[in-house]
Amino acid sequence: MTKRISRQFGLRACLATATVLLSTLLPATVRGQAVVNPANGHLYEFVAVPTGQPLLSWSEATAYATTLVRNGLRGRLATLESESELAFINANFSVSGGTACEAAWLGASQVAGSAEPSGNWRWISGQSVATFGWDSGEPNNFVQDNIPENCMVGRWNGDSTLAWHDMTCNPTTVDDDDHGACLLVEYEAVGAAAIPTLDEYGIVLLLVLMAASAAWALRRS
Ligand SMILES: [Ca+2]
Ligand SMILES: [Ca+2]
Repeated sequence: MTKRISRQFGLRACLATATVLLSTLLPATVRGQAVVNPANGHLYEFVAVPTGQPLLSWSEATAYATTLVRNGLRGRLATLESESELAFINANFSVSGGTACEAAWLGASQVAGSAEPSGNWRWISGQSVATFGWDSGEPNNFVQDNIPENCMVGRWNGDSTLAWHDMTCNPTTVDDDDHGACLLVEYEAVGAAAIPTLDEYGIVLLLVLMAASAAWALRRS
């Protein structure tokens, strides 16, 4: 009887540990409607951080996006590298169209030490950022408290047109643009040899813990 109680306690303790670890790996977010772009087969989706949750820095958003999988496609921060791709977003999403994201992280940043405000902006794909998508007056590297603007968000203008803005990479409070509270995720097919996502690492970790707990329980019986 003592061994059985011990075995059950061990299994429950391992499962509880795995659940806690998984919850720390995967931030709670609200996912919107995904729309496929027929030009490239990619899915696009706005993902929001719920009110009260810590904001995501650009680096955190970049890492988090790669943990997302939808319809078998792998996520990453969106890279709107052509005028037609930006036009697709504007034709299919708006602030009033089901997302609360007035501004969302995009997959571009400025290389540190570059000429301000427009020098050496790069998409996470490695491609240079062209000039067509910047909003009027942007990028402007609007420095407050000695903090430069070196990361890109897509910001809505009058609920109808999304344009690029340079913003601080580590927002600490939600401003009226929801800066740091949303990200635009782009999903695409990846090869079978792709690195597992954090979702998948979490599942593997859970399986390892369950196997370890079973082995431990068997040894105790
Ligand atoms: Ca800058
Ligand atoms: Ca700016």
